Amino acid sequence: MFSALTYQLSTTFLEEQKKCEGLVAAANMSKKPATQPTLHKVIMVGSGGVGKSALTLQFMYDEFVEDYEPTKADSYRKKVVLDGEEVQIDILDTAGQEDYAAIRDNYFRSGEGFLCVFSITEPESFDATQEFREQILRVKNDENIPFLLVGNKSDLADKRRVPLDACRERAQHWQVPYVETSAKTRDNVDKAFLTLIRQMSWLKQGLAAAEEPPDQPSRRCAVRCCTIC
Ligand SMILES: Nc1nc2c(ncn2[C@@H]2O[C@H](COP(=O)(O)OP(=O)(O)O)[C@@H](O)[C@H]2O)c(=O)[nH]1
Ligand SMILES: [Mg+2]
Repeated sequence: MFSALTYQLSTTFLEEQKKCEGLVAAANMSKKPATQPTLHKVIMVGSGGVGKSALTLQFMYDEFVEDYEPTKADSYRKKVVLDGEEVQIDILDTAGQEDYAAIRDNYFRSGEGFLCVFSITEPESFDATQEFREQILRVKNDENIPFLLVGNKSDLADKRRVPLDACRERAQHWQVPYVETSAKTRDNVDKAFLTLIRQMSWLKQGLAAAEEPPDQPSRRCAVRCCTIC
């Protein structure tokens, strides 16, 4: 009788302990691991041939790929350290299907930040950035969406056909940073991606919208209105 009671008490205790352990395990599982880096989703947009893939591959793998011609959009993921914090960046390198409005809008909807690329050697590609910007704003319905205007192929300075002033003016008008890059020499490639990721990161932390003391230089403007050449 005594041992039966002891047995019953101890099994009840064990069951309760198991329940508690189960609850703790469930609570731990629902918690986001502290080490999970924030994910930022970047979309590469721009006319064909401006260097979207070359920039992406240079940023991802430190190499210049001369003839990369995917028939569909490709996505890449990389961890980077930004201002001392590890973040994850998801890059969608679009490749022409954007001509189909439904596909294009789906891509744009999934993006949190945009690298809008043209070639400084090709005025038509510069003109096209206007349309990309309009399409993105229409889909995202947010003027403050993280966005960078990128003039690529800066190594071809002798073939330049889009004046620097025009590029700066457009970026200023849009209130976005302007960056000149060369996917060939890697000039400013990291800077372009990191400037955009910084915008995205600050926006997510709510800093972009935060009130700033009037006598302090604006952090928001520092990431949104600069030219990097
Ligand atoms: N000189 C030079 N050529 C580039 C640069 N970026 C891309 N290209 C070349 O331009 C062509 C188109 O590049 P690609 O990345 O495929 O353009 P996408 O269609 O926008 O993805 C390729 O032949 C690349 O080698 C650059 O910064 N400088
Ligand atoms: Mg491409």
